[in-house]
Amino acid sequence: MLEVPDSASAAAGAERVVRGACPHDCPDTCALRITVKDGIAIKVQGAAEHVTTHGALCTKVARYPERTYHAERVLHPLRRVGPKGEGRFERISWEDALAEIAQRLSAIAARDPQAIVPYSYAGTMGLVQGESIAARFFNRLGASLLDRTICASAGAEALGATLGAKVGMHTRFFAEAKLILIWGSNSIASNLHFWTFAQQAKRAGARLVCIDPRRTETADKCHEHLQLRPGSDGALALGVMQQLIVNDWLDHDYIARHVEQGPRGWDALREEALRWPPERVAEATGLAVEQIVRLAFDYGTTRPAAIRLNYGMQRVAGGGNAVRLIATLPALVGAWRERGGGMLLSSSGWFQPDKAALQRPELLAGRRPRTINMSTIGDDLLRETSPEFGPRIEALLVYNSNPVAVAPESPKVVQGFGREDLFTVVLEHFLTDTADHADIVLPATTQLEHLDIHTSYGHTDVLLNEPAIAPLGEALPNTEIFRRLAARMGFGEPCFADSDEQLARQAFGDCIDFEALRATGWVSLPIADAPFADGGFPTPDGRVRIDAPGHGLPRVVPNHESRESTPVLAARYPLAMISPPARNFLNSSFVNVRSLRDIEREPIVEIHPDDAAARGLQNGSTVRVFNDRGSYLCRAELSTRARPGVVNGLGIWWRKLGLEGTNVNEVTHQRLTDLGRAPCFYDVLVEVASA
Ligand SMILES: Nc1nc2c(c(=O)[nH]1)N[C@H]1C(S)=C(S)[C@@H](COP(=O)(O)OP(=O)(O)OC[C@H]3O[C@@H](n4cnc5c(=O)[nH]c(N)nc54)[C@H](O)[C@@H]3O)O[C@H]1N2
Ligand SMILES: Nc1nc2c(c(=O)[nH]1)N[C@H]1C(S)=C(S)[C@@H](COP(=O)(O)OP(=O)(O)OC[C@H]3O[C@@H](n4cnc5c(=O)[nH]c(N)nc54)[C@H](O)[C@@H]3O)O[C@H]1N2
Ligand SMILES: [Mo]
Repeated sequence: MLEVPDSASAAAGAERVVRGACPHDCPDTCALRITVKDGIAIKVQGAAEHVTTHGALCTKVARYPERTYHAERVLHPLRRVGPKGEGRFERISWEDALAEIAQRLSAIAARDPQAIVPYSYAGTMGLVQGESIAARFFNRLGASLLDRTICASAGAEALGATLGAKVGMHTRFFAEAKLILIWGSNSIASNLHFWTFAQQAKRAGARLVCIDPRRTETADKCHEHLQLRPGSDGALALGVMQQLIVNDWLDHDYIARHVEQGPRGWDALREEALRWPPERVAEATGLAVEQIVRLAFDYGTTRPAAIRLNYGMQRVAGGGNAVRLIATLPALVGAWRERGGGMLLSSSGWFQPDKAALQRPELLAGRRPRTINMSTIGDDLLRETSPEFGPRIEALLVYNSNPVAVAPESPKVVQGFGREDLFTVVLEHFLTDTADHADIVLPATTQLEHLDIHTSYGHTDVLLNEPAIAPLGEALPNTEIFRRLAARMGFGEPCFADSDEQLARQAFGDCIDFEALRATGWVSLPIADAPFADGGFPTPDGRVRIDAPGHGLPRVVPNHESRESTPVLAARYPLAMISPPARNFLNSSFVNVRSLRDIEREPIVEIHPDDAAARGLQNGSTVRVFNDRGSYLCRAELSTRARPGVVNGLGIWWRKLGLEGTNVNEVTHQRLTDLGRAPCFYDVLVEVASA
């Protein structure tokens, strides 16, 4: 069932190049070329012929061999011997590991399978090593379902409510725009291959505007940086609309034909926008009136105008509504008419993988298990059995995720994972903070060692990842681990015997030519250059929706924690905090790769020199960042990268590799966004003090 690469048969000393795909949670989904010699991957490069990859990789993935052959890879099953969290394990056989897991899960399932919870996210974005056999396993078991909200669901739901799906411009045509708004995205750090096209546009005379509370490396390279207050994007979008209306920079023809009309449509939004003159918007956003007027002028008068929206701006209470407002803008000025205009938040909705074929919901056999939101795992692990909640969580199976480091409000997450009565299994490459809390750790293969098929949320190509090397040690692909577990549990359905290649073929069935995919490594979806030039949005009536059912009109929603919404709290914790990623890490992945950690050195918080002076903080000093939920230590970097009143705690460090076994999620909370039930990582108040 396990595909073994043909490396073994290659002549000694000969080099072979294998086609791969970057598995990481990033919009770029690069096409890889892996050079293998004597069964060892010696080099990972970007495919030169792939349009968006164009032969370049980020620093992190160029180090993929260093991560794969890392001395600390987990290479055989482990059983915990010390207290939870301490990370002491003994080696056990696969036989013993599977027997123990099957016995524990069977006992719990006999009472109520919903007490078993899967926990997974995008450690790999692959359709095969993600939710295929794993989903079949949990469906057959009748385990709780998992609401996978931790990153993008506010924006995703908002885009669905407005454009009908996660669709937008082609990344490559940003090169033809004359104005690009880079909105809530640090492209150079987290969407590098888009940045190449933005630079092409810049060289051809385009104006680049960055809208971000942090002065990022991307902001440094734009013509203008609008350093707004976190969570004020909805107000800014309404301010732009107000100016478009009063100056009549609207495309009336496009609006009449392709935007929802009537009292619950454009008329209603128009009325609301007129309540947001520049002075009011300046107050809400912290920007100058002239900046707002200039932004609207540029947007209303430049063709083509493109918006690269990204998920950084939707990690706040009103993130969903802000995305709805911004996603309406391109239609108002008719930006979609040209292929270099419009917007892109995510392209993933262009792909239609056959999820039912991969996940087999029919294995639920009529059962309707409860759903656990991954973003409130801290609270949920601490809940007792109740009629509303259902059974107390008794077992967790974690794969493709490191929740102890990445989930909000880690004091509660750690307490939950520390429960002695919780049975936890973690499939991992490394002993992460989460694996340290496992009863059993199972060694998983990396992207170089297994087969997978990938979609993207930045471009529109399907990519194949062929295994380049044999699995290291006793590591197995996630699929094979769940296959063996299913067999142990006595699940005899034939679908559990599907091989990884069969799964990869099922992902798109006849909709793509698998042999063509094999031959080149990718196939492009047939999508028009300017897909909405004449409307045709994937909404029920083909128009941009204003008043989406269940959501009402889009509006400004205040942050959960701010001067205005929680003045008493703000008096004690006056600094707003955002925690975007450090450039050389990928969420919490790569933190343990020495060469990358050496670049980042230690966890830092950027603080404006005025805020630092008010607290007597020196550049480079160790400080404590805290609020009522928790506290963590880091190094203060006095910098105008931070807006006055806002601190930037760069993430996401492994707790145990940080300064005192904690990280930035000590201070985040579990309240959710307006749409999509997502976390509000960038909607937090803290105080900073010398440690
Ligand atoms: N190097 C690197 N690349 C990555 C990742 C990584 O960890 N490291 N993570 C990957 C993943 S999982 C994702 S989801 C994407 C994330 O990439 P993005 O979608 O770009 O999101 P973030 O990096 O969270 O935030 C982007 C920018 O939004 C800004 N921001 C914060 N709050 C606000 C706000 O209220 N309004 C506005 N306008 N801007 C705000 C932040 O300061 C940051 O510079 O990147 C992927 N790529
Ligand atoms: N404070 C704060 N917190 C955040 C964010 C933030 O900006 N600020 N960002 C949030 C965002 S956008 C996201 S997407 C989440 C990310 O959260 P996660 O999806 O948990 O991402 P990672 O931290 O990269 O952890 C992924 C883990 O999967 C493992 N893995 C990779 N491939 C495989 C495989 O094939 N098999 C198995 N079994 N394991 C594998 C890796 O070794 C790694 O430990 O974090 C969120 N947390
Ligand atoms: Mo993410």
